[in-house]
Amino acid sequence: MNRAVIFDLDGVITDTAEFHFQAWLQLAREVDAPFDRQMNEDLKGIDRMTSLARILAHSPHRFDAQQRDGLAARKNTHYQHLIEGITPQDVFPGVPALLSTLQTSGYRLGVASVSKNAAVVLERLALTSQFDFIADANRIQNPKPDPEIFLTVAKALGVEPRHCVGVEDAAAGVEAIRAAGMPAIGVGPRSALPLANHWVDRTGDIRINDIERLLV
Ligand code: G16
Ligand code: MG
Repeated sequence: MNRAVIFDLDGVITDTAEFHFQAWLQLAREVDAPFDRQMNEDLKGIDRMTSLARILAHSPHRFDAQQRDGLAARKNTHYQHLIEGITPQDVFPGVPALLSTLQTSGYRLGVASVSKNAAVVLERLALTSQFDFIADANRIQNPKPDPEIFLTVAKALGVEPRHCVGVEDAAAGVEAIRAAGMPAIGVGPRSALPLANHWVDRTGDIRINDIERLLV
């Protein structure tokens, strides 16, 4: 049987979730909106324009559609500046070994990130060739928690959703995996990711046995 593991990128393969937070924090200050790590938890895995709308809801100022596009572009400039220095050393510990073990065991590997910067980040991490398919965020109509991105990757890999395991650090992402009919591994505390089927503190802690148990 064909089997696959589909990984989120930001916060699962590397710490770009922190860079998204730093970039949003900078933008929030520019629009006088309160913003902190707690509020950022609700933005993890959420696409750029939806994230912006949530931040602007707390700003005392009003912005029309054109100004919002400008603000989203500014956040992206802050983010792109932060990811400039990414190198293969920024891959989370244990992740390259996990990917190799899965490949050797016959798993197909995919990336399901809604980030339009995902391809650049994977290139800088020197991981592009490790994956059989990387979702193109520009072609996804419905952001997480909609299952579309995970279903698109499963289809491209030629693997039935029930034979795929999804790996996510965001509540919206775990919801998307489960809605796709796949078991989910949550990277983070059970309290933050209650819909996951298995939890690890770090992606590198995932063992192939955990994955096999989820697929029986
Ligand atoms: C990621 C991040 C989100 C970010 C989104 C869009 O999703 O978790 O915080 O807002 O991408 O990123 P960009 O502005 O680069 O297009 P994922 O799916 O990788 O967790
Ligand atoms: Mg993430």
